[in-house]
This record gives sequence, C-alpha cells and structure tokens, in this order.
Amino acid sequence: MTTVVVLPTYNEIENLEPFLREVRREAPDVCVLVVDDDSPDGTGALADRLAGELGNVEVLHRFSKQGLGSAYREGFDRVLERRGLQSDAPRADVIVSMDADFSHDPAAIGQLVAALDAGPAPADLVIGSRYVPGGRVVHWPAHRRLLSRWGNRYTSWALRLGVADCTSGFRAYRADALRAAEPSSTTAEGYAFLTELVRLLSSSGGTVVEVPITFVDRRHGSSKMSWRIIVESMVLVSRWGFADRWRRLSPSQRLAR
Ligand SMILES: Nc1nc2c(ncn2[C@@H]2O[C@H](COP(=O)(O)OP(=O)(O)OP(=O)(O)O)[C@@H](O)[C@H]2O)c(=O)[nH]1
Ligand SMILES: [Mg+2]
Repeated sequence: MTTVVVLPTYNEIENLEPFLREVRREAPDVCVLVVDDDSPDGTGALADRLAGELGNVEVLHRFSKQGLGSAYREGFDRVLERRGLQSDAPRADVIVSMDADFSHDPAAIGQLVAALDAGPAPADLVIGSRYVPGGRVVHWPAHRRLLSRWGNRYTSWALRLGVADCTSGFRAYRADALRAAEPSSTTAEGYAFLTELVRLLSSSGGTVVEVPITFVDRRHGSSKMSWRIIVESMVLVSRWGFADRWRRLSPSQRLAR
C-alpha cells in the first residue's frame, strides 16, 4: 500500500529539515509532497535540497500565500490525479495530511494508516483527534484551547457529523474515498477546509473514525492563525448547518415556513 503525505508549508525553515528526517525515520516507505507557498524564509528552496537528498519527496512551488485550504486542494489534486508529479511517482492508496511544525508526531503516521483497516468495518478517513478519550493538547495557551474546543463543539452541534475534532489536520484518507468526495469542489480558505472535507466525505457515503493523538504546540516559527480564518470558519459552519437542516425538513415543513 502506497502512502503519500501532503505537507503544506509556509515559513517552516526551522522545522522542515528535522521534520522530514523524522518522517523518514519513523515511516521510511511514505512519499511526501511538500506544498510551499513561496515562503519568504526560503522553506521552498530547503525542500528542494532535501528532496534531492532524501528521495521520495516532491515539492510543489506555488507563487504566493493562498491559504491552507487552497494548498490542500492543489496538493490532493496532484496526488489523486497524478498531475505534475514525476512520471514514476507511485499511485497513492492512502493520503496523509499533517502540519510541518511538529504539532503532529511523525511516529503516529503508521498508527493512523493502520486504523483505516483496524475496525470492524474499513474506514475511509481516520482523524487524529484531540477530543476523544486519550487525546491531548500540550503547551497550547488557554485562548487557543478554548477557541479550538468550543469551535469543535459548535461544529459538532451545527453539522451533526458525529466527529469530535473536525479541525484536526492530522488525517489518513483512503484515496478512492477522497477522490469521491471531490476535494476540488471545496471553497474554504483556512482551516474550515478540514471541516468542509469531512462534511463532503460523509455525504458521499464515506466512513470516519477518530483515534486519539497528542497535539503539541509548535516550538519554532510562528502561527498562521488569523481572525480572518477564524471568522471564515464560524460563518461557513453556520451556513452549512442551516443548509443541512433545511434539506432535512420535509417539503410540507418547508412550505409552512
Ligand atoms: N502552503 C501553505 N501552507 C500553509 C499556509 N498556512 C499555513 N500553512 C502550513 O500549514 C500547516 C498548518 O498550519 P496552521 O495550523 O493553519 O497554522 P500554524 O502556523 O500551524 O498555526 P498554529 O495552529 O498556531 O500552530 C503548517 O505546516 C503551516 O506551515 C498557506 O497559506 N500555504
Ligand atoms: Mg500548527
């Protein structure tokens, strides 16, 4: 089974080299696609050098910072449709997404991938979750914990997806299920993309399971979190929640409104 890790990077110069080396150590057989948005700190050039040295690493260079959602859309499209990859790049059976800042532990990649086939029925998406029993968040300041915890509680109430951590970016997707969910049809710019994709995957019949992870705050570099993408997430989740409720109403209930 071939696993490709899609790794968006923006200004991760201090993290990228130790991160890729640890991925090699912990999961020697995975391929990696770095999606860099012309990081001003030179992360893209470093990725090229490491790709040459480590092998099985490709780099997608984009022209400007276009957001996490856009980076995943383009990265997934490349891997699923084998667009713009080296002609000998293997076909992916599983696609893993994760952050390059060590918040997601490379040693847990194998566990996430194995969980696709570990349950009574095969899963299409495994989410490394902070909010199921055994999941933890380490070194995050109180305001980030509150935002993430309550944001996910609101999402869970609004969308009823049965998922405790919709905004975790540490995931393993079965490639066929990801293709069926049509990630290129998503619109979110920031981390709301992650919720949008869970919603699409569930509505296209995909099954989602969560396994506990320990999320650790970054030690190097700075956060890309902004008010703009926080507000985007709240607005989109509310809009999707209304749309889903409206769809669930019977035609007569709709007429009565
Ligand atoms: N290519 C690309 N990568 C991005 C962009 N924004 C964030 N990233 C990367 O995506 C991963 C997750 O980013 P976020 O969780 O949104 O931001 P973060 O900087 O990790 O913020 P914290 O949650 O505070 O750690 C990291 O590897 C970032 O370098 C972007 O616009 N383009
Ligand atoms: Mg991060």
